[in-house]
Amino acid sequence: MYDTHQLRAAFARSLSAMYGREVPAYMTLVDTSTAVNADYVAAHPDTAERLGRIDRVTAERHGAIRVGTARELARVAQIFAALGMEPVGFYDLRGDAATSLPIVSTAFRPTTPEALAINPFRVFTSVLVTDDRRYFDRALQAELDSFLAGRELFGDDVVALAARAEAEGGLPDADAAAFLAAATACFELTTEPVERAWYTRLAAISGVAADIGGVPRTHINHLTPRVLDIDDLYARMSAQGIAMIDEIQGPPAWEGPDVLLRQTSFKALAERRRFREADGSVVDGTLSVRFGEVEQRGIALTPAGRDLYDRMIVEVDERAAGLSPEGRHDVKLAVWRAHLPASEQGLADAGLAWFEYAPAAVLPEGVPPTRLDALVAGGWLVRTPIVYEDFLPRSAAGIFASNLDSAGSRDTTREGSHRDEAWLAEAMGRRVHDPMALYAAQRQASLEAAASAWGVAIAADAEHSGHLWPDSGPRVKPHGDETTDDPRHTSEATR
Ligand code: OOG
Ligand code: NI
Repeated sequence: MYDTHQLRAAFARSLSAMYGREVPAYMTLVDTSTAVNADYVAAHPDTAERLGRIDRVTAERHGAIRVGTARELARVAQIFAALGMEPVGFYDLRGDAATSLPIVSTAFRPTTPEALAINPFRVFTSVLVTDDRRYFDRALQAELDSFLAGRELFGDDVVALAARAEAEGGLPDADAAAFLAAATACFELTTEPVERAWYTRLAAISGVAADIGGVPRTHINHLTPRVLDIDDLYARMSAQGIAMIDEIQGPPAWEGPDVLLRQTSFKALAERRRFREADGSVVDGTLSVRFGEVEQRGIALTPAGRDLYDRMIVEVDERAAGLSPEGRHDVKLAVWRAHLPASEQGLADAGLAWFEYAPAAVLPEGVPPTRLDALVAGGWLVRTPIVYEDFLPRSAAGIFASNLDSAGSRDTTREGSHRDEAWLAEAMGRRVHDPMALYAAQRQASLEAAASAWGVAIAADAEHSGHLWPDSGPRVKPHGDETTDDPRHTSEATR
């Protein structure tokens, strides 16, 4: 029997093996990432695992896929559900000024700390918005919709096995093997010919639209390993002669804590594809749409922290307009230093980042205070950062854009069609999680577990009052003293 989590881990491995065969440079990326991580752990033994154990980080991948219709999205959501991956967040990349991206996206991923610790595989999944008149006029939409309606990306057998796996929390060995093979094959690059004229028409509007709606089957677009030092990775890849994109997306390298997500990629590679020409003949050619990306994950930001991040990015844009990638990095660094606290303590005090809390292994003596910051300062609770498990729309747009050879075209005078989280949920028949709610729940669960270990319940108004429990709070056993269970009564005697 493979349970949900084993299926997810096995699927990530299977997809990675297939992508490694298809895109050998991906193997270079994985090997280089593994080397960077090993060196980083050796150089920083005390802090390297602060944002995830090295075994998790080494196995960690995200993928990106692109589908054409609500139906395709619903079917792939069923496959991910079998793997314990649920839709989290709504990303609308259509508004980005520079590039034509007629898509909206979500990320399928595990949603509990336990499942994330077993295997955090996530897939950034985009769906084409064919009724957006900025990109597709009525006639082209009709052609596109009928092309998409005529293909089946995720067959009935694999979807039925997925539904069973979801319902039963896993699959017996033989069915699991069949499911994993079929699910992996859904994302394999096809040898079926691409209709040249149709692909070219769509590519003039958007390279992503052509990659989705111009081909008969889908494929994994990239798979991304996680590194502990993306600057080191960037330097080592460049030294091996692999052309990386100009910039590392997201926060700069700086002396303070890493927040959110830093990402970079190597340029899309020309891959052999077959094309059908207008006269019906089939010829060999190439397309460059698939690439390798790498990421470094930091601390998850609260809504206040995220607002600050978004404001800092606007400031960087204003101050760095027209500058080189190096110049832009310097501006980012200056903006970070001006606005973001340079320590975890500072982030926590300002309420900018998410943390979880656990009772200290060795508890102090005396009465525990009631405020969270005092509990941490007094050595009662240990604070650990919560890692950012999601994506950044701005960075995603940058990753898309940097791998397209043309910005495409669109008519910005027209109205875009409406898409939101509710549309996604309806299309899939599944609830879309709010990432912030997941981080908040993780923090709250850690506080509740600590409180209950101390025999007290967290006050309902704790968030508002700042006091986790009333003064008459927990009966905490001081470490090493098994004879008393209430420090408030023993501290006098021991003094
Ligand atoms: C997705 C691009 C976004 C990321 O890591 O932000 C992405 C795509 O290219 O389909 O993968
Ligand atoms: Ni990606």
